[in-house]
Amino acid sequence: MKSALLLVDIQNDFCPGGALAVPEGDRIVPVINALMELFPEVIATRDWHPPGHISFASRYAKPVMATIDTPYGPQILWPDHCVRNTPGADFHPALAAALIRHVVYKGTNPEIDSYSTFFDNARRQQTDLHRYLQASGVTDLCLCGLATDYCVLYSALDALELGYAVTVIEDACRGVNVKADDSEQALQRIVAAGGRRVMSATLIHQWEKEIRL
Ligand code: VGL
Ligand code: ZN
Repeated sequence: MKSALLLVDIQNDFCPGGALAVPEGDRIVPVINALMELFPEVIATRDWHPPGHISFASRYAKPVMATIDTPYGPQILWPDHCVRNTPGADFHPALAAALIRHVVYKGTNPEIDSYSTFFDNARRQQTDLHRYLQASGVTDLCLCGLATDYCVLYSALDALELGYAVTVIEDACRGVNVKADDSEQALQRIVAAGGRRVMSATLIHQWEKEIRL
């Protein structure tokens, strides 16, 4: 058994002041910095869109949060966010980024969005995450980051389907909550699919017990 901590999209545009700010998105950063030291492997994802991405409302005469039909199904339209090589796509400045061993880029295809950090929403292309985890011998994935109801949710569901043991660290995630209980629903879907939800204090407590043995 080997665990990895997966930091999902802890980028400026998903934090207060950013283009697609998740409420309290920045509050998870100190929690995550403390968690990173517990894991032998820390991987981070970055939403990394080209300008004019299919998910950007600015590409159409449509409001943000409207839905369009695409060949891969309905697509919610977002404000322009996480445009590759812009400050909005950088990690939050307080994140202990030096502890990250591998970075996965997603949403890079101009015509296909990608909530999961394993597969794009059309399930056509795979990132290098699964290969990297297999090569590193990782069997257990602990997820945290932004946003609970999109990238954390779909990454967790794909990880379960790929056979990983999945834990979501609740207080190290925040959601967009287009509907007020979307994040709670997301956590319940992850548990229904075989994942586990924990608080960071529980993980830290377990870790302390184990090194004392
Ligand atoms: C995300 C909406 C659009 C996320 C990314 O990281 O959860 N949400 N792009
Ligand atoms: Zn995006």
